[in-house]
Amino acid sequence: LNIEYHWFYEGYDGWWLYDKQTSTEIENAFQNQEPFVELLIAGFIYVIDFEEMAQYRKEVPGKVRKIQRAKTDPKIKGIAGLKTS
Ligand code: V3L
Repeated sequence: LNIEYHWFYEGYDGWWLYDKQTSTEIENAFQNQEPFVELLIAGFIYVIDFEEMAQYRKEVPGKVRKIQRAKTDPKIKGIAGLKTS
């Protein structure tokens, strides 16, 4: 049984879906039970922290966004900053 999971990061008053490639890399790291994964997102290195279930820029102390893994789409704002409605 192959259940596909989706990964989301927190926006203002809602959730954004990660882009497809980033989402795949996050899911692979999660399945491998890594505590976190570092990924290049929009030109910056982000830490995706599975213990805190949060993401944040590695080099610069900045916003900590909640992340979420779910089988079904919650109502999303869009994908990686591109609005879908
Ligand atoms: N994928 C794409 N862009 C991201 C991601 C990501 N995983 N994480 C941060 N950014 P920060 P509203 C978001 C962008 O966390 O109206 C949304 O995608 C982030 O974009 O301080 O508040 C929207 O494009 C922000 O522009 O490192 O819901 C935008 O915010 C920038 O990196 C507005 O969304 C700094 O985020």
